[in-house]
Amino acid sequence: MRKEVVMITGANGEIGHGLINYLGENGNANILALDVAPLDESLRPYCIQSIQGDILDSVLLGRLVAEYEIRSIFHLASILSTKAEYNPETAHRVNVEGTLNLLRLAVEQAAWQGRPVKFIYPSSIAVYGIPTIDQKRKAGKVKENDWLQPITMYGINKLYCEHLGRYYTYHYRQLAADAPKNSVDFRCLRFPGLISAITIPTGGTSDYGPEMLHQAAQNKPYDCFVRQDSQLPFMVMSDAIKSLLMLEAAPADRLTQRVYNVTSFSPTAREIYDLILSAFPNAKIGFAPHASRQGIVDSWPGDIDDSAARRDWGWLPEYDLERSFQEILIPAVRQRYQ
Ligand code: AKB
Repeated sequence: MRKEVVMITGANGEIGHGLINYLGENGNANILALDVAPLDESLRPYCIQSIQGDILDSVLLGRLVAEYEIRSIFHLASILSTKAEYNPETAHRVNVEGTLNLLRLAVEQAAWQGRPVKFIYPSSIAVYGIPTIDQKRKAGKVKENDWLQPITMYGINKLYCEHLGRYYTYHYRQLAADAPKNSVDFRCLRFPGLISAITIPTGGTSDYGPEMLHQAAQNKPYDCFVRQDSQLPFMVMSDAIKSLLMLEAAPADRLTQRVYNVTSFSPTAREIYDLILSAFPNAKIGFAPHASRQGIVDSWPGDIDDSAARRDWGWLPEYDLERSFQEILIPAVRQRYQ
């Protein structure tokens, strides 16, 4: 008998930590964790198996298809926006070919099981590309189909993979006489910048928010790499996990689209700084904008419209800016670094 599992790729990353901790403490899912790095010891008790391996390794993926009954896939593995700019071709391989491998795995699993496999995919505000800062300021809350001209390899990869997900759901091998029907149930969230007190992000461009917080809590000096007036949407990790699980659980007939914006609050870098300074008055945070990273942040929307997610499957963030910092982030980083 093959074991029914929920597969999580990129399990050792930021979202992976949040998701596995949450499911481990609250759910009864059998988690199959996959990551190129060894899984953190603290997460292992929550997984029925953790595999150190690469999503580009098709032999490994083939073995998993044969060994497990995979009910849902949370495909979290990806190279983030800043890191991807240093090696765009590698990013393309991991972000696009890796996703294609997982979609293919989902098709094979669905054929075995005779039912669709849910494929939950975190995309990003990086899919947007607003040409000028004036247009960004005027754009307000950006909707899913607006400004889709990303300027980063990561954003391009995410946007293309959203299309791949739609293709595998509705049109996969559409001309073949034996074209599979209903095999992949692709559901995607476009995340804003995420902030966690438990993990520190690496390789992203929205990282200045969490980096200011973690450095201040350790009393280490930090130069924020964007201007004080830079604005991006953000969300605390617990709300990000909530949105992933809500979308996974949503009845299929409630979904009017495959890709949804989700967000919570939209502070400027200065507003994040002020909240951190009120908790850590001796923090040594300066502002030293890095021209290219600033350019990426300026191309991303200052806010996004998540009304479709609210309407279709009841999305509502639990934590606004004040509550996120006062109730979650500040107490947790205090405890972590004390
Ligand atoms: C990044 O900065 O690359 C990510 C994102 C906004 O998707 N955090």
